[in-house]
Amino acid sequence: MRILHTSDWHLGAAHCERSRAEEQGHFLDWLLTIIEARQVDVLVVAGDVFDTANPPAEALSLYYRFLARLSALGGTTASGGPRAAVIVGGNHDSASRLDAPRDALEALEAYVIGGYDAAREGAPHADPAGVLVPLRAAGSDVQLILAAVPFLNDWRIGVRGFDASPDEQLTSMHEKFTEVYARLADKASAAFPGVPVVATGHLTCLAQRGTRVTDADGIPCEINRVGTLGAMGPGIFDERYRYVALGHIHRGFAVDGRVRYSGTPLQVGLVEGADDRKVLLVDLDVGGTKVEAIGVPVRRRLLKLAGSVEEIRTKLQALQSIPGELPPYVSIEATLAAPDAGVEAALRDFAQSQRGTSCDVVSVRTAVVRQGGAVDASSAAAFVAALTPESAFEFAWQARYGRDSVPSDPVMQRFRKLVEENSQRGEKAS
Ligand SMILES: [Mn+2]
Repeated sequence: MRILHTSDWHLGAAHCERSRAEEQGHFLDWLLTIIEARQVDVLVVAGDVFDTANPPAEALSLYYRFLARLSALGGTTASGGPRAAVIVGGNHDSASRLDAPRDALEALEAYVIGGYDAAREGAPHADPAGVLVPLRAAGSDVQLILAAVPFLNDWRIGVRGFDASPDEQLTSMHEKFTEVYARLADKASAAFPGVPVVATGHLTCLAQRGTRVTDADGIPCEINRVGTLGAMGPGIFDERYRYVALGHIHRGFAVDGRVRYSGTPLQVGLVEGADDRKVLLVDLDVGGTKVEAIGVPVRRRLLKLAGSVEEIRTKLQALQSIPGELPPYVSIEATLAAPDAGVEAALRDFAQSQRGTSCDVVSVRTAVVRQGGAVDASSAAAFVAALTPESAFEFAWQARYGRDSVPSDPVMQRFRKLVEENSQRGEKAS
């Protein structure tokens, strides 16, 4: 059986209010060609299909159109059986919304498990869309079982709360996650003895239990109390699983040979680089498991240009159009010697005036610094006048976490969302 493992599509995600639908659609088109050309048996999406619990219609349309086209794909599969998709919910998805169309999607061989419900673990033959999904090759032989585990709220599976010490909480978290995966492996091997089992998960797992994740991992927000306890280790996955397809961390990497993150196929924010995005092709043979990474073509880059105004001009001049790519979305972070209310417009004009390149400046942030990095107090009044909600937030952040600390993109995104919601509320009220 040949699996294609991907995760964290974040359909419907925008970047600084710019739609990403074009590059998301481009990725899905490309994915279909790979699935057909490489004779994939089962597509596995390990959570965060959508960016928000209530995705825009455009994102829903991309998703359903993709599933319809996947089901209609020609060609054969590696095993000769029907082509299937197994999709689990992530922490960004609404479990119930993802689950709502599951009966209809089953007719397309797309099995959706939006949320975890222990009662639904069920008998796999009685409930083909339960957490255990049996996949058939040519004829009717079950060739592979997917233990399709979505994002699990730790409190729902009984992980000890803040009444326990951090060590006890981490231990309890390990125990409970281990129990869930072991129980599913038991059920799978009881129902289908000898059939290989593959699991999914949407969680934070690193080789060394208790490790803190870093910004380079591109974590949109921490789950399973990782912020206080650190990551879980790969020991939570029963040894009977031949492969574990994980989502949540946006960097693609192997926790160990068997437990892997595919990473997001598209840059979701500035934390993830544009290059080195991939999907994983996983072959389960009698001899063993073979994993091949396939690079996802870049359709649009999200770039950050930082420095003095002069440096930013030079960087804008150096931007080259890349054949096959859409104009990059550029975020500018300019350091100024003195407040300058006109700098934003000037930089946008300058970017527009560049021949031979096209880029879309999506945000300009400025910070006033004098030698040594401190804010110039003599121009404080002008500085305050030039403050935006974002720069005010950044200063508040630095006042609290130190001058070298910068809020990460996910934090900024949440802040912008809050500002936006707040202003919408204000409009409604007025
Ligand atoms: Mn994600």
